[in-house]
Amino acid sequence: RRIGPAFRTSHPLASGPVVQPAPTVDGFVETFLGELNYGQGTLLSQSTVNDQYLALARTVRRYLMADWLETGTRRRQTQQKTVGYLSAEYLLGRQLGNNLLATNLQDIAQVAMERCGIDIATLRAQEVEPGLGNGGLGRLAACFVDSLATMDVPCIGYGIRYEYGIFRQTFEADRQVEVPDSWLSLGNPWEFPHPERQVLVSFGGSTETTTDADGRERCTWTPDWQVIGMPYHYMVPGHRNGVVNTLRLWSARATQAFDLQIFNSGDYAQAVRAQTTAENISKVLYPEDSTPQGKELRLQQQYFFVACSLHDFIDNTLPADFDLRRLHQRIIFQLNDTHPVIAIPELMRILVDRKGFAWDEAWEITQKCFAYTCHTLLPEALEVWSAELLGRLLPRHLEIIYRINEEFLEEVREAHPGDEMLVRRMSIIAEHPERAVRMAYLATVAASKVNGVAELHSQLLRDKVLPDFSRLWPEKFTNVTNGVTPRRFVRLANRRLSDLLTETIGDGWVTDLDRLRELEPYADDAGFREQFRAVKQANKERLTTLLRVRDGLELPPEAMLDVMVKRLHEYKRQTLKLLHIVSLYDDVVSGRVPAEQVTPRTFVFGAKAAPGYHLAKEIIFLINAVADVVNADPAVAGRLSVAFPANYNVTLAEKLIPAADLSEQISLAGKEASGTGNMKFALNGALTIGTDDGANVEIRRLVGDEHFFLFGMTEPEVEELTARGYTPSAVYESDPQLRSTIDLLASGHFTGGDRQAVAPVVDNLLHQDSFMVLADFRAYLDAQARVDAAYADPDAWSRSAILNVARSGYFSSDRSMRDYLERIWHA
Ligand code: B1N
Repeated sequence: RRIGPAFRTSHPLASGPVVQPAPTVDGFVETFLGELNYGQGTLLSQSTVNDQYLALARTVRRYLMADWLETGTRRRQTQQKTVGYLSAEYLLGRQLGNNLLATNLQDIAQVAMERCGIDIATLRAQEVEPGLGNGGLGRLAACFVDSLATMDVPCIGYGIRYEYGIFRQTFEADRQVEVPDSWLSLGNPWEFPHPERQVLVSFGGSTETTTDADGRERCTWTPDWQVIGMPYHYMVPGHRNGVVNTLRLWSARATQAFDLQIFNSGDYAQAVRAQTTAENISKVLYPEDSTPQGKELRLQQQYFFVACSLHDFIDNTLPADFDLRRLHQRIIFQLNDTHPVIAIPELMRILVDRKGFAWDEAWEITQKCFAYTCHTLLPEALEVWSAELLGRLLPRHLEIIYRINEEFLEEVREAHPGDEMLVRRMSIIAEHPERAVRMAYLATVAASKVNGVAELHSQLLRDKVLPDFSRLWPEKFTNVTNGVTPRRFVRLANRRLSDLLTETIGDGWVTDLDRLRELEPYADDAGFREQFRAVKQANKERLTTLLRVRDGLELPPEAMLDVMVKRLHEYKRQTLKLLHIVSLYDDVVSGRVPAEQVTPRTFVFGAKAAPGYHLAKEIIFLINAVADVVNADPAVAGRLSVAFPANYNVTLAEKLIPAADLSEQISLAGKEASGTGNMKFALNGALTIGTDDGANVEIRRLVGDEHFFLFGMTEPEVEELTARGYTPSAVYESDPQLRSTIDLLASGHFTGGDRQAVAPVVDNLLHQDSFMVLADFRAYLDAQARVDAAYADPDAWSRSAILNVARSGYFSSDRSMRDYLERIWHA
């Protein structure tokens, strides 16, 4: 059967405009009922909530379609430079609300659903969020494509359509249990499969070099297996601007060859298993955030989506006669961390082996087509692939990498004759403990620009991670501080604040977040502060209701809401937060502090641990154990409560962040590349308690010292202490309050007397403490005391909170995109 495009015709109807449904309640109802009847094949009276949700989603889709097709046509015609964002993760969050917002159909849809006797909130709740990412890196990609569409910049987001996204977290006996995220099982109305754009991807086999008639070497790669990449397109609407860009996610399918094998093979079952191998490639998202394991399937995933994406752009998006020497005028591939870095040798392979370019010319083109973003400082997070594995899976790519490395090291030798130590340090190929490819080095050598994700991070990247490279090519290095989309994280998540902002300064802030500055004078307006507090209070009540229904949690709606939500990792120091809670509790139960003197606080945690990260899972257990005891103890009733709702995700973030008073950003200085949750909290009027790390540095500088609770060692102090030798047990011995806190934990008080159960975390703190929790404990408690004092003055607190909002416009991902455009993409 044929799968190519049917025809391109000059028939008069072929280029006619697409008819959009009327943007009225009547038009919406009619379209909705049509979708229910003809799309779902059901009657309103017979329909399930899922039928109704799908019909509603397809209705909204209809309103976007004309703009999507129009944007595509425009992009093909204007031949502008496109951003090809290559990312293994997109943590999109729910689509329905976002797309209703983008199309300005929120109110119409609500009334239309009421007319059909349907509560639209019930339908919204039906949507399973696409959790195709782990945390900040994947969410950043989603924010960036949102901003590019809003700014009408041509962008194709390329990624993987995992059949299972990030696992769903549940707790059993306080321990994390992972449940597969079968997000597609009830149907996905937001995607469009495009079998006519499918791509073949090869793996394995061997290479052969021959010399042709005019003396040129030619390499042929004879792979031994192939899979099909099937693209699914997602709409990425700009904010009310008629632009809809495309996110193209690849799904792996078995090739016809598998069918033939099945047909011809006596061993039918074996042949079908081979098909499973192919389809496994896009089966599941690796749930490790920051500490990837060097698994073969992960490398298959990386090459799979990158090969599909490059092929898609070069062979199916560019005009057939395009001169590839001008490739960089039409595309810049932005590498979201090292996960897509195998795209570099892939482009070289396409240009040299398939398109017949000479090596040097191909290298010149390739260097102009890539830019690399690094998202980490943790050495264990820098991806390294063993040469054995890479050569087995992608033999031609390994050869290409070797040649890139040889020529690069020649350049190093020329610049620094006789310095063989330097050559070994900078080599893309590591020799110990085994021969392996350093993907960050490959990216740095090939990319036109290398950027970190916050000022401090970019500085440390230059000085600590890639110092030799930044000396060789200082101009290659730059910074682009991360940002977040104000559409989802203010306008959609915090409708009450948004309405107040719009009433006060107009609605321009939604696409021009610097306008929030206009709010500054209102910080001194008592009436405005009152309204601002009412918004926060209403958001807290909404959250309280949600957590009651969702998690059976009973929380006092008046207490200070102190929130720490992010992946669970030692460097982020959830244990520091836990020690604070235990010390407050200890103060009261030991009688040192009367309960009435404790500021009422609700502590909220949200965190998933990578399933194989044992210590992280012990920390989750301990937080839950402490929560159980604290929440049940009448001694602190009405004063301290701890909530750890399971399965923190984008959907929950949208409810939690707008309700927060205090944002916990307490990583060890020099470890968190940027953080982006920190920005979302500030924009929603929470104050931050934080270390001098990642983007906290910039947040503090912008909002002002008086409106930020800074504590802890600085990065140079951390370095110094490491050099001196850090002994956590000595800190424990020297601070009576810390001793009492740890002793209470260690006693088994929170685990029904079981000291064994707390030992993994307690022993680690006392004898290892790689991230210096104990060293920063005192400073953290002092800062928390300053928080309590500040919170006691509601007017001063609201003033600070308002100034946080007013001065955080810089953290819009629209600004990040402008920086990328200016400093890196030149698009
Ligand atoms: O990327 C975010 C930053 O704001 C965070 O500080 C940073 O920790 C995060 C391997 C990662 N860095 N590295 C990852 C994710 C998945 C994976 O398999 C590494 N995530 C970050 C956005 O810049």
